[in-house]
Amino acid sequence: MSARVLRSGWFKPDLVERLDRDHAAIALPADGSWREFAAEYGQDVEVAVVSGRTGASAELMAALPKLRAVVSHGVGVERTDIAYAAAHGIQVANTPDVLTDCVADTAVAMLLDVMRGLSAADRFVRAGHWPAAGNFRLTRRVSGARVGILGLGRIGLGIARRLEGFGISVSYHNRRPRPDLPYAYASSPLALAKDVDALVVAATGGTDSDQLVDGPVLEALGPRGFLVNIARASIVAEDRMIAMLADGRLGGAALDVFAAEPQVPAELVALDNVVLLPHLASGTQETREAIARLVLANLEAYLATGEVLTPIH
Ligand code: 8YV
Repeated sequence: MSARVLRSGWFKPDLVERLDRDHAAIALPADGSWREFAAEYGQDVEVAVVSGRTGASAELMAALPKLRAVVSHGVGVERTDIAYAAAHGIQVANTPDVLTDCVADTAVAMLLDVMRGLSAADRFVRAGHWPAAGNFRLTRRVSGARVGILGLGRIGLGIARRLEGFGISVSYHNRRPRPDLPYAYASSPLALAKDVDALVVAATGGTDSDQLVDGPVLEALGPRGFLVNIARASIVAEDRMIAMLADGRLGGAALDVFAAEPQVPAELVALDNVVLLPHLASGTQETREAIARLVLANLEAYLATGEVLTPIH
């Protein structure tokens, strides 16, 4: 069996079908037997289609001697060894733009939910507390609030634009200031957190952003502050955040990502001031179909021209 295309990780069944039917893709085993598999079947592989969760390690790329392109499903490529790929002339593509709207929509929904206590109020009604306990606790006003965005890339900007509609004053911290935009720039995550009611994490995952939201940043947000994370759990000091949410030093959090997902810490599940989502921000039919189309377009562009369509750099 000599294949040009390898797939690794979980994909929607119709994407798997297209990869296998149209491109005779071979599937890398998810267990330790992948090394023998790559040695036996991977010698002609030019393109690896990988899920963001699986990525392409340096060891995998080294095991595929003809590999020239990695096509990653989703935007996050922190599980792919970008430095190794660059050093070995391997192009890396992700799927930008097509998921921006749905992820930004979800971030706004999470901000509204955690500040207004919507999921908690839903639990309150379902538990039958309303008649005995009376009105639900008072929550926090969203319109006119101050919101900081950590990471003003495509998704961060999509969130900022939406928040403008709420009369929210938006500030941000980004690796590079964006003087072309009307939002106030903060020189660090800490400076950003000091001046806002809520912090929305929209930065890229990976070593550069590891634990950017650390204890002091969470303390700056404080008992009346909220954290929303639609990016990667690695950007936030999760244990510290949980401890502070539990004893009220942090007001609330809405989280779509977790360090050990799909496992969610029991301490978080036990709290009422948190909104917990199963990494669903891009999970609409329309967006997942668009991601799959862009994965195929990248693969087919590489096979036809030797260049992927949406390289990461
Ligand atoms: C998806 C994501 O859950 O794009 C990303 O980096 O985390 C999400 O959009 C993921 O890509 C689905 O495989």
